Amino acid sequence: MQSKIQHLKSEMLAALHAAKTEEAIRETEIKYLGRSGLFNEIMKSLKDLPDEEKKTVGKAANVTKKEMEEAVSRRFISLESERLGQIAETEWLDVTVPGRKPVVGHRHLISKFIDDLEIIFGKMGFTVAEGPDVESEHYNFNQLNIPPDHPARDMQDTFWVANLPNTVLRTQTSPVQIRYMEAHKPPVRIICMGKTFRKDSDATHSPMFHQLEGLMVDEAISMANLKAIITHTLQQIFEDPSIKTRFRVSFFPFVEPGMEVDCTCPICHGEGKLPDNVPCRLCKQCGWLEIGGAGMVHPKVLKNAGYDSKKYTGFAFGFGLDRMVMIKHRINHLRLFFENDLRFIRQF
Ligand code: FA5
Repeated sequence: MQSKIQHLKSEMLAALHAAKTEEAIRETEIKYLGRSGLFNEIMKSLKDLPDEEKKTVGKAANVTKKEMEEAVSRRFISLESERLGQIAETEWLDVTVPGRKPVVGHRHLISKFIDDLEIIFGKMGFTVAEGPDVESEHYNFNQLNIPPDHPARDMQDTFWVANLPNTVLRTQTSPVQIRYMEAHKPPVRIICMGKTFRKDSDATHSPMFHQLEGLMVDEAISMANLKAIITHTLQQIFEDPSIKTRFRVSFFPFVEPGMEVDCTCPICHGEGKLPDNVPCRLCKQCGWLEIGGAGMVHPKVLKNAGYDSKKYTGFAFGFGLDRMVMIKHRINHLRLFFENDLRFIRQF
């Protein structure tokens, strides 16, 4: 009888050893130690033994049963530690390895310049207006006093949008003047900065470039206001209070009179040469740099936008934004802004 029990025990230990899952252990436990399990089967035949033997065999059987129960618990514990061991093996983490530094970018030079302009003009009471890059011929030309047959259209080599009639990629930020005036009553004091497009390409011209547009309309606005605002702005941009401006008569259909705006070269300060008679390359020795166009808003444009041109006057200007950044940071090719060469971008 006792040897039967011992045999059962070793059989169960082997089964436990082979059980690789919780369910398998549980099944083994039920098979051997369950109410109708093999152990109890044997115990049933205990009653047939003589009394003396019953006592000793029963005692020994109880001890063995306890051992078997303990073996089941131990197997559960060892299975759990096997599982944790596997996790530790596959999901280990070396907390001493030095971390990887995230690559942190920064705003592009042009975007930073746009932010700076917002601050400079904000201090003078100008707010920022916006308009679409894909613009109608109506706003880009017609309302700016450039009718379809006007030769001034040839001044700006235009991208027409193929599948949309009378639609262009805006050639200038000036259409924002009209859009803003149509939607707001005077006084007006706005700037608009954004992308503009022309079929142009060389070291200082690109098919996509940026312009800064300014518009101020109120009663009694004069050329004096235009000159003061533009001169102050250029001094702020180039961080040089000695910058002087020059206004040359020119033609833009949406202003009258119209002019080109130049400022003294921030490198040679208008001298055309550097100390020791070294010729200034930025301004090509002329001492002046062309910045953009300006003028007093044409009465027709005011009328087109629904303003009383007898009561209100104003000035407008449009500068090449990229060109100002080139001058400020001595950059010699416009394409560098758009090529995404990190060696260039990281310098600013
Ligand atoms: C105009 O676009 C006018 N709308 C400016 C204006 C506004 C005049 C309000 C009067 C009143 P213009 O075509 O000259 O003007 O362009 C203005 C500036 O944009 C130029 O001086 C130049 O700095 C810049 N620019 C023009 N074409 C390009 C180009 N392809 N690439 C880079 N910059 C350019």
